[in-house]
Amino acid sequence: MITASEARSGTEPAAVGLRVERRTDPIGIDEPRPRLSWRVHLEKPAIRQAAAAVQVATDPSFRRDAITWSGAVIGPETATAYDGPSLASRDQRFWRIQLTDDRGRTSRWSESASWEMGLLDPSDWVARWIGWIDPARASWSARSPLLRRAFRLDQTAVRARAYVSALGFVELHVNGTPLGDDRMAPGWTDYRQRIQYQSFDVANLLRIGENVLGARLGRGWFAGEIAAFGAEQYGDVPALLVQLEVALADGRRVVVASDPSWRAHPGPLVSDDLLMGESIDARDEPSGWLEPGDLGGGWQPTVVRAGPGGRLVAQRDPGVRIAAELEPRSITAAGPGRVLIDLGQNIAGHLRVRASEPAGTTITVRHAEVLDDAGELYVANLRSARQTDTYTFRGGGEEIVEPRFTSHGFRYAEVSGLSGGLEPSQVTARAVSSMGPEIGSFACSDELVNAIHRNVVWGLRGGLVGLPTDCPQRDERLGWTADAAAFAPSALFLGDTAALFERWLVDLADAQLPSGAYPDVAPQIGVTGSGNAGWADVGILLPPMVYRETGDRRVLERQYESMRRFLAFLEADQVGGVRHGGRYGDWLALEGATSLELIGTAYLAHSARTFAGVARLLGRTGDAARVDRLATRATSAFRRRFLTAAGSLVHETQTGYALALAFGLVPRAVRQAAADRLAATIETAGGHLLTGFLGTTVVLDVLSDHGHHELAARLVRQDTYPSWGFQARHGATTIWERWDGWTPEHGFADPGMNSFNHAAFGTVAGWLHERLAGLAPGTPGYATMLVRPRPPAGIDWARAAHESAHGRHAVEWRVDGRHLEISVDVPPNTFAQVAVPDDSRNVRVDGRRRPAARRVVVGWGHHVVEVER
Ligand code: RAM
Repeated sequence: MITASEARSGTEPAAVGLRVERRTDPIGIDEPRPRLSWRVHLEKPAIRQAAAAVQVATDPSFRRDAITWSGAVIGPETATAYDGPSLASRDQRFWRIQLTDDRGRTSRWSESASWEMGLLDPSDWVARWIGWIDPARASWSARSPLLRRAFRLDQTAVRARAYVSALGFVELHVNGTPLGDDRMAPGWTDYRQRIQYQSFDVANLLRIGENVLGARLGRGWFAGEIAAFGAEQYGDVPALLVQLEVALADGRRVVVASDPSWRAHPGPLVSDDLLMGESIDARDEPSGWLEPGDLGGGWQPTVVRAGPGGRLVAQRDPGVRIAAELEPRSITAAGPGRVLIDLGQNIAGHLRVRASEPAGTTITVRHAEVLDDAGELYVANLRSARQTDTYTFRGGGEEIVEPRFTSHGFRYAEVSGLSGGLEPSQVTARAVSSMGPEIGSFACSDELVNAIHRNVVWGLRGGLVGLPTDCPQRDERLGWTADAAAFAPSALFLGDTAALFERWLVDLADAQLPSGAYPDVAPQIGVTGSGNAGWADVGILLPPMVYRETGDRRVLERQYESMRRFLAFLEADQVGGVRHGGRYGDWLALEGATSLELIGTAYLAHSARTFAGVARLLGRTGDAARVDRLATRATSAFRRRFLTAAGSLVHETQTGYALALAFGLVPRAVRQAAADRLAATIETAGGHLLTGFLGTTVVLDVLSDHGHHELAARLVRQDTYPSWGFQARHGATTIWERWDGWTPEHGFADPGMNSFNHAAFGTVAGWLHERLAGLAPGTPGYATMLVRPRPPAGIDWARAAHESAHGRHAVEWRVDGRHLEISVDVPPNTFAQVAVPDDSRNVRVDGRRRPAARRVVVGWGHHVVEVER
C-alpha cells in the first residue's frame, strides 16, 4: 500500500519505503552486508524501474566526502546487498535511492534512511551476566528478581544505545519506561550456541542527573519448564546482560553495564513459568524502584554468572507481541467469588483484569481451551501445564492484574477469590504472537469456509509464539519440525513471518546431528528422535518456501551447507532408493497406516529433488547432478515397490496417493489414473479426508491439480466428521490437533494428546489462497504474481490479498452464471499473469477485448478481467 506521504511524491517516479534487512531504519543488526530494499512509486504509464542508484554515507548530508559506497541496480530489481567497505560495530550509515523508470524519467533522491550495526565482536561486550540467587530457593517456585542500577549523567546524551539480553526473559526499563514490546525477549535459542540480544535507542529517555536502569527477569525457556522435561534445561536462574553506551554532548562516552554493582530485589514475581503460570504478590513490588531516589531496604547483591557459552547475535525477528486484544464474550458467575470468562476465541495469551480488592486478597486465574460436560474448565488435555496465574493485591485502589512472563492456550478462564463479580469492561484478553503484522487475508461467499480460515489464522497466531511450535497450551510447545513444514506457506502468506522462519532455520542447523540428521524439534531438547521422514525434511523444504515469499536467496545460501549435510545423511540412510520413514509416519491419520517405507521413500525423492533445485539455482551443478541421481533412484524404487503398472498403490491410502502425486512420483501415463483412485478413496470415505499430518498438507492441491478441483472444494466445505467444517460447526475457533479431538459419540479424545489449537492441520489455508482465490507468487518474491481463480460449484466469490515487498497484491473474483469477473491489484514494478479458466471465451481486460488466451498479462494498477464460460 502506498502511504499518504509516499503518495505526496505525486506523479514522479520515486523510491519509497526504504528498508534494511526488511526493517525500517534498524539499529543493532549484525549482517555484514545488509540487504537494502525499497518500493517504487511510478508515474503511470511507466511500468517498471529500469535502474536504481544507491548511495550510502556516514551522515545524512550525502556530501561527497561522507559517501562510502555507491551502487547501482540495472533492471527492475528493488533490492541490493550493501557492498561497500566493511562495517564495524556501531557504525551508522545513511542511504538513499534514485531510480529511473522505463520511460527514462529519473526520480529525485529518496528521503534518506539508515541502519546501524550492533556489537559484532565478543570483545565489544564489557557487560557481564548477572543474576540473583535466592537464599530461600526451592524448585521452580523460586522468585525471579528485579535488578537495578542507578547512575548519573552530567550532560545531555546526544546518542545512547542499550544492548540487552537475558538468559530467560527480560523487561528492561530506563527511568521507568519499558524498552520494546517483545513479551518474551530475547527468545528461545540453544543458549549454548547462540543468544540473541536486542538494541534500543534510549537517548530520549535519559536525563541530566540521576538515571535508573531497572530490569524484571523471568525464567522463560532458560530456567523454566520445557515441555514435559522439567525445569532448568539450560540453567538454574535467569540472568541479565545490559550494556548502555552513552555519548555526551562534550564527546565523553559513558558505559553502564551489568556487573556486580547492580542490586537485586526478590520482587513481586513469586514464581513464573511459561507452562505453569505466574504468581504475583503486588505487595512485594518495592515502591519507586524504577525511578531515581533512595532505595528502600531489601536490596541485595547480584552475582556474576558464567554464560552458557553461546555467541551473542542480534535478534532479527520482531519477537512476541500483543497481536490482538479481545473483550470477553461472556462472564458468568460460577460460585461464590468465582466467575467463568468465555472469550469466544481460543488464543495464546493471557488476561488483563482491572480490579480492586483489599490488601492480601489473592485471586486465581485458571485457563482452558474447552469446557467439560458440567461446564467446568477441561484441563486434562493440558497434561502437566498448570496454566494458572495468581495475583495478591496491594490494596488501596484499582490494580492491573496481568502476568508478564507466561502465556496460556485458552478460550475460557476461571477467576476465583474475588470479593464480588467481574464486569466485561474490567477484562481484556491479550493474544500474543510472533506472527507480526497481518500481511495476508482471504474471504469468500461461504461463511463456513471463512470460519475455517479464521480458525487457521488463530491457529497460526497461537502456534507461532517465539518460534514455530506445535501448540500453545499443554506441556509441549516445542519447535516441532513437521508442524512448521506444514504451516509455513500459510504463515508466510498471512503474517510477516519470514524473519522468524529464517531465524528458526538457524536454530535447526544449530541442532543438526553430526550424522547430518535434523532432530524432531529445534531447538533440540528432550525429544531424541531425528531424521524422521516428513519431520527432518523441513530443513530442505522450508528454505525454498521462505525464498518463494521473499525472493531473497540468502536463506538458501545460508542453509546450503546444512542442507547438504542432511542430504548426505539421507544418502547414507537408504538402500537402493528405499528409505524407512522412521517414527511418526502420517501422524494422526484416521485411515489404515500408510507404509513407513512408502513415506520414507517419497520424502527421500522429494527432498533430494528439492535440494537439487536449490543447488542448481546457486550454481552448484555438481551437487545438483549427484542428488538428482539420488532422487531418480528413489523415484524408481518408489514405482517398483509401491505402484502397480496401472498407477494404483499396492496398498491404497489417501496419503499414499497424495504424496506420490504431490512429489511427482507417478509416471505421467498413469498419473490421472492415480489421481482418480485418490478421489475414489475419498468418495468411499463419504467425501472425507482420513489423512494425517503429511497427507493433509498436500492432498487438496493434488486434487485441484489433477482434475478433481470440485472434490477438493467439497472437502473444504464438508461439515460432517471428519472435516475442518465439522470442527467449526462444533464451536472450534482454532484448528484441532486431531480430526477426532471431540465427537458427539466419543466426547474428547485421549487427553494425553488432544490439543484444540494445533496449526499443522491448517494447511487448508494455502489451498484457499492459491487454488481457490488464486493468488500466488509467479516468481519468488512476487516480482510477478500468478492469478488463477478457480470457482467451484457453490462459491460465487472469493478474494485474497497479500502485502509483498513490492506492495499490495489482491485478487477478487465473482461468478454470475457464465460470467466471471476477476479484479486484480498489481503493485508498481510488477506484473500479474492471469490464468483464465480453460473454457473461457470472450476475454476482456478493462473492458477491452483480448484474443482468448489462457494467460493474460497485466501491469501495475487495478484491472478487471472478464470472461464468459
Ligand atoms: C506431537 C506434537 C507434534 C507432532 C509430534 C510428532 O506431540 O504435538 O504436533 O509433530 O507429536
